[in-house]
Amino acid sequence: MIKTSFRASLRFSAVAALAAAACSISTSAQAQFQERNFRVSNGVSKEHPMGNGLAKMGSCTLEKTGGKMKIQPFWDGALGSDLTSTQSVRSGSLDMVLTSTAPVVSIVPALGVFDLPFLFNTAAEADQLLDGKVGDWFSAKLPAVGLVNLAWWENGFRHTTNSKRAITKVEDFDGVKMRVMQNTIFLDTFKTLGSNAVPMAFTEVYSALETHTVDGQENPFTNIENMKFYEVQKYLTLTKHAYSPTLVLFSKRVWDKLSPQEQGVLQECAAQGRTEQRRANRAQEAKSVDNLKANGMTVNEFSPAETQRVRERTKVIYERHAKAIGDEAVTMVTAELKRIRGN
Ligand code: TK8
Repeated sequence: MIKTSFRASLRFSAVAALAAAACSISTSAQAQFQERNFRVSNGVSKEHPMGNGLAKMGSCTLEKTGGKMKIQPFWDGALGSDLTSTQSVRSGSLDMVLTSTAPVVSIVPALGVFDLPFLFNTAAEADQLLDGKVGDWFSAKLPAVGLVNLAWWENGFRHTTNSKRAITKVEDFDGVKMRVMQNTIFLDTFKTLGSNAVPMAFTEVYSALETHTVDGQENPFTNIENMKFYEVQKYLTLTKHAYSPTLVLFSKRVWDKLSPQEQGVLQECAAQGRTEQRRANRAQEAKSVDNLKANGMTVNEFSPAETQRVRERTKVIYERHAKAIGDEAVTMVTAELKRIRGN
């Protein structure tokens, strides 16, 4: 009996010692984390799937740091547009911004490759390219301009809306005043299609459409829905003319003050946020056409022959902008897409 109880007491004290050690490790591990509150700028509103991604990222950072690392989103461009927020992140006065790559092209020209018309055919190939060595190659260019890309999230495939007419053929673009994102590739693409392209920050688009300063714009379904563009746009044409990635940009000035453990938590939680944000974005997109029709939009898509005409018409964009983007970026992306497609 004594022997048994002695062994039992030995076992108990061993377990207690292990539990205490584990507890002290986790306490000391969490001791590596300081109280942090990272502010994030978004151009969309909190109901957008970007909100799902940031909620997941934030719950992850809280859990991994014992509640010390908080993510605080700001919505509707309250802290600035994609470009002005990105500049604030570069200066260190803002911690994070979720932005399309397009406005950042003026800072890192190679990102312009993602604005080339009809580059991606599917979200799956975009994920594979962006989450692999090619995506890493682009992210590696950002620290030099004061930015750290924590992960690639999804803006999505872009479609065209306007208030003048159903765009059923290339000629229907003629004379339509089209808001485009602020870079020369989108500007050139929509001019080449015949429209009167106007670069503009996303935060100004709704009022520009409402006042007919512009007739149309182009965006993924979730943005068209989230920003209620259907209130000021009658026609939606499923052009699927480009796929926009979203950068999760963190300030390098802030980043460099963090411990390796804190940096690791941000990267791990941005990756968890990516999975959730893409899932939510695609789930909403699946319902978008019905939702937009229910909200009064007239929806059409090009015939296969017309799609081919649009693709042919915009091929010249590749030749005109390859040099500004950089031959290495264009060659690498097109080669990787060939590999992914097995051709
Ligand atoms: C939101 C923008 C938006 C983009 C645009 O901040 O500007 O049209 O598609 O998603 O990044």
